Amino acid sequence: MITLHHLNQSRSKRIIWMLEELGVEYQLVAYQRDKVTRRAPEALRAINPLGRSPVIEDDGLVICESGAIIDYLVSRYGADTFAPPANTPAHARYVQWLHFAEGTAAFPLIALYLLSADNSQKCFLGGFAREQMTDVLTLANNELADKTYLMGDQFTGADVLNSFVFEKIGGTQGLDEYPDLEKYMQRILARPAAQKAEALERKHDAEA
Ligand SMILES: N[C@@H](CCC(=O)N[C@@H](CS)C(=O)NCC(=O)O)C(=O)O
Repeated sequence: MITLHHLNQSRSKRIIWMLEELGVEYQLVAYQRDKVTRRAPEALRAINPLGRSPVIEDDGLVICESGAIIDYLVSRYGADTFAPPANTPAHARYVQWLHFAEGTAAFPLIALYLLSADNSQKCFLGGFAREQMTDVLTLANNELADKTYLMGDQFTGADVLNSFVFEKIGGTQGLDEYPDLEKYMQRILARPAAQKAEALERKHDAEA
């Protein structure tokens, strides 16, 4: 059975969501952030030397990095459903969106979060990150102008993976300026698997 090492208030909710979409059996091991440092507990280092979540175990295989986890889960348990066919241009675009989530979109989000924790948004990094975030949101909004999902009519792992940044930004500054992205987020977050992930995230969040 798959084990998900889940940290509260983290990127791990996406993995719950993907597992629920796939309908595979899994168990969740919950960890709580330190309320002051916001770091994960040392216990998580036993499974990931970086002490970060999400991490999954499947048949003795340990995989970190949300993008790699979603790629693995979809390839192994839902390739016909949650990804375009392999070796097609659509699949290459799908992989591009998988990498976009953590490789490009997450950086300005994390930078802005850390700056707000330090109450110091008016610095070079603040302006830089805000501009990059605007680019990310504009790109996604334009992409979704004539599509139901990032890959067109097919809901894929790329939608789950990219949801983290868009959901967080929606929760802090709102997505009014990006109406197609906003409608898309309402659409995907209404999916039963997304709702289940939200409920489980809340259930395992001792801070909530
Ligand atoms: N790029 C990694 C990021 C993993 C990561 O930084 N996870 C955060 C939670 S969102 C974490 O575990 N932080 C705890 C810590 O740094 O102590 C991924 O997508 O899985």
